[in-house]
Amino acid sequence: AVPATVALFKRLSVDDQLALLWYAYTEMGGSITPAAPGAARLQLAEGLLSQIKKMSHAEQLQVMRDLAANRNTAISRGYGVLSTNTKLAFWYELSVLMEQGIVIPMPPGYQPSSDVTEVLEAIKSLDFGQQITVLRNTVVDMGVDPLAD
Ligand code: 45D
Repeated sequence: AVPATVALFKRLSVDDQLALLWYAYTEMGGSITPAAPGAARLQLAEGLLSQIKKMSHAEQLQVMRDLAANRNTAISRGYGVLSTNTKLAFWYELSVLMEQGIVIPMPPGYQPSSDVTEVLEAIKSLDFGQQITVLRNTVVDMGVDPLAD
């Protein structure tokens, strides 16, 4: 069930991938907060996050689209060297910053596409551990590995 769900995610458009992560966060947010000693891991992502915080909302959205689309940018390369859990912690922190209005929020009244709803339902049908595995497998392949050729 996990590989099938990850495959569904990877078939989503870039914007749908971002929307899916957002809804996964809003559904799981409560349960991952206590599990996120990601705070420690976030130090490794702090440089990237502080650069993103200084950007305009439009630039922030572009950075996230570039990550999901594996576009080769400085931020994508910085992301690529993070460990998988730090990548998760990085996305988690972006969601928190979105809620605080520091990072571009979801457009008001945003309606997820049926593709997004389908993947979200697939994720919801998994147990918590499997949900984390799906998320790990989605964020691990974002960005660019600067050591790959
Ligand atoms: O205008 O360290 C659209 C554990 C449309 C433990 C948009 C863990 C157009 C160890 C593109 C939609 C494994 C539990 C706009 C950690 C438009 C450990 C914008 C786990 C504005 C860390 C969309 C952590 C945007 C976990 C901007 C499970 C969307 C973390 C942005 C999970 C979406 C984190 C974002 C999740 C989603 C984070 C930032 C699910 C982030 C999701």
